[in-house]
Amino acid sequence: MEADLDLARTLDFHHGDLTKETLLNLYKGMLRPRLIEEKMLILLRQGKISKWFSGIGQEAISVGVTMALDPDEYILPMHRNLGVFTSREIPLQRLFAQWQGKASGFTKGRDRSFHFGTQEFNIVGMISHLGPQMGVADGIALAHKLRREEKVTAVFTGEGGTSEGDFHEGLNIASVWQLPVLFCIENNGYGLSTPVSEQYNCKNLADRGVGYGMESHIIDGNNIVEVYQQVDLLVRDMRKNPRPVLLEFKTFRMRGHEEASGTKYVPQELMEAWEKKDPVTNFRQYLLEEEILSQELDQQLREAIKQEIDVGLEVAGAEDLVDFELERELGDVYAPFDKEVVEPTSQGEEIRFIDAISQGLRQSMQRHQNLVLMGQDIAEYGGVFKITESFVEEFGKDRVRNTPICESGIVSAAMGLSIAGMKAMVEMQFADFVSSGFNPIVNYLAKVHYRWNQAADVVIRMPCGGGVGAGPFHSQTNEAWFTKTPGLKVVYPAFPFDAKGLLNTAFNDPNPVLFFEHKGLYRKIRQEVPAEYYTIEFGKASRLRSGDQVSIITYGAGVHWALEVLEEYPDIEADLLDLRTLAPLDTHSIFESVRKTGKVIILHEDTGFGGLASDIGAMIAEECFEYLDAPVVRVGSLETPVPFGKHLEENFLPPNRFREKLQKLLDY
Ligand SMILES: Cc1ncc(C[n+]2csc(CCOP(=O)(O)OP(=O)(O)O)c2C)c(N)n1
Repeated sequence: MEADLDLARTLDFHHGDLTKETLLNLYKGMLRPRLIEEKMLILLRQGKISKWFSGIGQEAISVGVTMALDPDEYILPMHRNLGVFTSREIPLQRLFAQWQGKASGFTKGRDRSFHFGTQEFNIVGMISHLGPQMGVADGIALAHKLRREEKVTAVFTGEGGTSEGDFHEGLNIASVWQLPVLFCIENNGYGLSTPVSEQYNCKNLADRGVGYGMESHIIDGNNIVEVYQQVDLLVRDMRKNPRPVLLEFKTFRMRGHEEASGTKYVPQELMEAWEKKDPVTNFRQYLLEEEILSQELDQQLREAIKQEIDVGLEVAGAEDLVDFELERELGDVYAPFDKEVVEPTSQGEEIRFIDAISQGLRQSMQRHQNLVLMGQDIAEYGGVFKITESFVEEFGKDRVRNTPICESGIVSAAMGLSIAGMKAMVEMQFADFVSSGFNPIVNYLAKVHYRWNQAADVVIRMPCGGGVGAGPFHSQTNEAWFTKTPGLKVVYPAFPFDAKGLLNTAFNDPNPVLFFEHKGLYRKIRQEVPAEYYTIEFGKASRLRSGDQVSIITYGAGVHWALEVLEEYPDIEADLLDLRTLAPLDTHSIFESVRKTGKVIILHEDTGFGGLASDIGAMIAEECFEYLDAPVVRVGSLETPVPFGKHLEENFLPPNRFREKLQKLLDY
């Protein structure tokens, strides 16, 4: 540890034209996180803090990179980058409050340690999954590039994180789009207990750059002068000539993965060898030799920092823990949204479902100059369903972007665009492929507002559904994967008029919206749709038929199946509700209808177990039990993957079972 001040110097420093002031600032920059950490280790031993991920020995990287960037350039750090936070001069009491779950931290006690972002300091902290940070950095850098701002975005990862697909997607996207992202790998020898020999099989991780057509460099991560000078030189150039650069910082993790886990698996010789290369003691020794630092000044600096730490701890310690307040907890899951509904003013012409979506999308692009569309083959080709046909001519390729096949990286980039003040749409080529982008949707977009008050202004369009003979991977309707997750909005229209109005609302709403579009309806369902821009409020079901005998609750293709059956049997007096949005869900209309009819059947295309019908059924049982004259009935697809064969799929889908179960319910 750094307390041993008498280690001989083993690192060479060539400070070139760096001024004494800069050199001292670099030293002070490293001293602060080091002394904070030393204090934290004491507090940990005293049981006063719960978990600590140490960056001791790696300070030169965080500090050197941050000091080479401008304060308004975004940095996306990981769990060992305390030096990023201190170099951005976040008041220590706020940092300590964050770690203790206090209100003056950055997450209202909702997330721990370095898992937070702050627009005030242009820092975007990690989610535990590590890799999505890469794509988020791409999105931020894309926003800068589109706005012709000369800014660099820096993102960190450990060498362990480089094995994740997100790392590869992030680098590839940045290279294809020539984004000014500085990818910083801190190669510290171990990922938890896994040594580099079991993590990757190439000599240097910097070599990965070649495969992505990207400039890369290896830097001694313990040498603050080398880190600062090289990064400074690079970012000056990257601002003028936007491009990604990959840096591999060689360093070592001097303590356990986290304090409780120890370092038994690390050979003692390695520890000893790297201890000699300690970035703080070596640089201190150099500054003493060069007479830039004196023992007295060093002592003064340490005392001042220690005092700052003590004051910060006292202030944070005196603050109460965050109280539980139900309304606040629920209220912060979504960003506030109260934009007025724009009513349509004309009747319009009859158009297809697909045309209505295309129209809404075009008009939202015209309204929101900061809206960027991303998806596979959506530019010149117009998307596989041709929804964005001719968009490139009207909006240009900057805003209508073909992407490589990397759903996770692109969803993360959409998050980054939102952080940098843009709006983003991601078109999943088929809703089935969202599984490859699942992690950033449910863990980043869904949770980011609750965690640190950051909106995820992203719409993900999901061409979904079966009945088209496309088999298990081009036919699913996977809305229940998302209605389960607080923080997401889920929209599922059944008619052209609703599709256009709801899509326009999705782009006004600053929250992440999954917009399901049933492919089977695209060219089959027509309706009069006003040509002008209009919106429809989320969370309002539409009552398509009124009747006293039974409530039919459904959405998407289910609406059309129900209508067909009701046309076949005109004597059935049904209340037919098309939910239109699944999150938020119009429980008021559901309960009102059930209380009127006393019988309810919930129909959806999704397989039954764990589908939306199960939850709606349970809510009805809780809220309307006294009004029910029969058990709640659910109808969904068979509990199998979606089959390809015509007869197999016909029997997989629920229309026939719906007809039978409805009859049985009416006879009950
Ligand atoms: C997707 C995912 N898998 C596993 C983990 C558990 N985990 C957290 S940190 C870590 C090691 C990371 O190693 P590295 O990227 O080298 O960073 P270091 O901790 O060495 O700084 C692991 C396995 C995780 N957080 N997320």
